[in-house]
Amino acid sequence: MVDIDTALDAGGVTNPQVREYIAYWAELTGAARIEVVSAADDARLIAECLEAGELEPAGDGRYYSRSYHKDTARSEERTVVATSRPTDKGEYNNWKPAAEMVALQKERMAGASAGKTMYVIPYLMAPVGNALAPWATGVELTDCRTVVLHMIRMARVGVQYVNDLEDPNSFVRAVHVTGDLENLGQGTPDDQRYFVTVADERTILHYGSSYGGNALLGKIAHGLRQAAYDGWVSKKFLAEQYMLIGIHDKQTGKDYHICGGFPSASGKTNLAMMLAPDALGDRYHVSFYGDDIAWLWVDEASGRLYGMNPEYGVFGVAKDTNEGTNPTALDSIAPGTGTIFTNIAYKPETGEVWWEGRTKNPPADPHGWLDWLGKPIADREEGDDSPWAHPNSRFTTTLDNVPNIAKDYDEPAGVPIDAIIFGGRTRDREPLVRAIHDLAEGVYDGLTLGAEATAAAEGKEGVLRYDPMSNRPFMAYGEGDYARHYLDVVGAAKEQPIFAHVNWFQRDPEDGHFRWPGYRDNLRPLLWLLQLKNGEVKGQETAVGIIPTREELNLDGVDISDADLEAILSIDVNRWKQEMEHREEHLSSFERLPEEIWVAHRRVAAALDQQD
Ligand code: GTP
Ligand code: SPV
Ligand code: MN
Repeated sequence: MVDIDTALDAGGVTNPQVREYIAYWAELTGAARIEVVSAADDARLIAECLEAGELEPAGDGRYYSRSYHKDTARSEERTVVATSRPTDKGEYNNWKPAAEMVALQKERMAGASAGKTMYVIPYLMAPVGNALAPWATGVELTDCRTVVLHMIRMARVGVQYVNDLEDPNSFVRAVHVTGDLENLGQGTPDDQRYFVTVADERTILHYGSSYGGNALLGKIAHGLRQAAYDGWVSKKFLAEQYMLIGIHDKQTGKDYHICGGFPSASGKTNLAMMLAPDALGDRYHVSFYGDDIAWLWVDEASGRLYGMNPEYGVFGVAKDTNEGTNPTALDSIAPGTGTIFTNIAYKPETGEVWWEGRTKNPPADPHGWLDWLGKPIADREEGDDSPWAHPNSRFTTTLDNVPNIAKDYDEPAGVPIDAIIFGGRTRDREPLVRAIHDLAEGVYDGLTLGAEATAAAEGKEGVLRYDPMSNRPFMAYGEGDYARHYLDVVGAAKEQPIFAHVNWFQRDPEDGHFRWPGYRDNLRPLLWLLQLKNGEVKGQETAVGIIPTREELNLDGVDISDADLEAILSIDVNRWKQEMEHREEHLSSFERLPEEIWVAHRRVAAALDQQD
C-alpha cells in the first residue's frame, strides 16, 4: 500500500477530516498511488495523457478523447439518490435506503482501483466568497486521469478550498471509481453500474463510467443533486439546471439577468452564448454567466433573488455547433483554449475534428477520418450513414475562453434575477413565449414542463415526457416538497422575477421544419419579456399567459413566413385542453403538492374552458 501520509503531505492537505476520508477510500479501492491535484497540474497531466494515449492532439493546444462505446451519456436508470429517510423518496429520484446503497457501492469499489493512481481533486462549486460557498466544497477521488482534466476545466480546483473550512467536515465526499468498463453489462439486466448520491451523508459514490455527469462529480452529482438536497434541508437555496445570462441595454444603460431551465441538450449553452442579431447588436449585448447550473438564493442585504453559476467551464453539446448557430462556441474552443473534445470524429494525421452540423456536409475526402468509435470512415460499407460523431459528443472548455463571459462572473456577489424562463423541445402547442402571471403559476408551469428527451441520457432520445423544471434527472427529493421549497425561497424575495415559458422548437407538422429560426433570434422574445415586466408593452392575454402581439415583437431582419409566425404567436385552445388532462394526472402523482399549485392549475383550466 502507498504511504498515504507522505502523498497527502506532498499535496498540502492539512484538513484532518479530508485526510481521513482519502485514506479510507484509498485503502478500500486498493489504489497503488495517491496524487493530490490542482489546476496548476494541468499541463503535466495533459502530457501524461498524451504519452499514455488517453488523449490525442487536436491542434494548437486542444485534445481529443474517446470514451468507451457503451459509456457516452448519463444513465438515468442507474442513478440513485439514497438517504436514511424513506420520506425523501420522490417521483424521479430513484430513492433507495442509504445503508443498502453504501454497502453495495463499497462492494463494487473494493479493490477496483488496484494498480491505479487515485487522484484527489479538491474543488469549489461557487465563486470564492459567495454566500453559498459553505455548501460548495468537495473532494473528488477518481482513478481516471482524463476525469481530472475535465474537472480542472469545469470547477475551481485546488487544495486551498478544503484546508481552511470553518467546519473541517463540511465538504462533499465524492468518490469515482471507473470499473472495468468492458465487463459491466451496461444496459443489460446484469448492469453493474450505480451512480449514487447519499444526500443526507453528503457523499457521492459513482461506479462504472468515465463520461460526463457520471464521472465529473462536482458538476451534476454535487452541483445539482447534492446541492438541491442541501438547499432544501437548509431552507436557504435552490440548485437548478439553469442557464444564466445578462442582457445589457446600451441605450438605457440597464442590466438585466435571466435564468432558465431547458432539459439536457435543449439550448441552454446556445442561449448563454448568444450574439445579439445584427439588427439589435448596436443596442443590446448578451453576457454569459452560466449554461447548465444556477444556484439561487435571497440576498440578505437587498432582499432580492440572486443567482450564480457554480461551474468554471462549459461541457457543451457539439452537434449542430457552427458559425451560423453558435460562433461564440467556436471561439470558445479555438486554438490555444485547452479544449478537450470527446466522441466526435477525428483525423489523427492532422488533428482535425468534425461533428454533424459542423459543416453542411462531412469532409469531402473521408480518407484518414475516424468516427467516434475510432473506425475509419473510408472502410464503411456502402449505405452506412450512421453519424460520424456521437449525438451526445461534447467539448470541454473553461469560462475564460468564452468571448461573451460576463465581467463579474467570478465575483462573490452573484447577480439579481429579473426573469425565470422554462422551455424545451416541444413540437406543438407551446408558443414562442408566454409570460406567466405569478410565482405559483410559474412553479406550476415548471412542474408541467413537457418536452422531448435527448441523447444526453442513454436510450431516451425523442421520448415525450414531463421533465419538471428541467431537473427530472437531477431531482434529489419529492416534487411536492420541492414545489413548497421553491415557493418559499423565491416567495421570500422582495421583488418577484417574472416567469415565462419559451419554445424555440415548434415544428410544421407537414414537413417538420422549425417554425422559429432560433439561436440569435431568441433574444427577441426575451427582450419582449423584459419590456412586459417594465410595463412598456402589454401583450395579449390568453388562458395560458400573456403572449406578444406581432407588432410588439421586434422582427427586424427575421426570416420567417406568415404562417409560421401566426402558429408560434397563437394558442391552440383544443390542444391545450387535451394537455390539461395529462397535467391533472401528472400533478396527481406528486405527494404533498402545495395547494397553490392546484389553484394555479384550476385557474388555467377554467380560463381555457371559457375560451370555447
Ligand atoms: P446540456 O448541456 O445537455 O444540459 O444541454 P443544453 O441545454 O446546454 O443544450 P445546447 O445549448 O448545447 O443545445 C443542444 C442542441 O440544441 C444543439 O444541437 C443545438 O444546436 C440545438 N439548439 C440550441 N438552440 C436552438 C434553437 O434555438 N433552435 C434549434 N432548432 N436548435 C437549437
Ligand atoms: C446534461 O446531460 O444535462 C449535461 C451533461 O449537462 S452531463 O454533465 O453529462 O450531465
Ligand atoms: Mn445539463
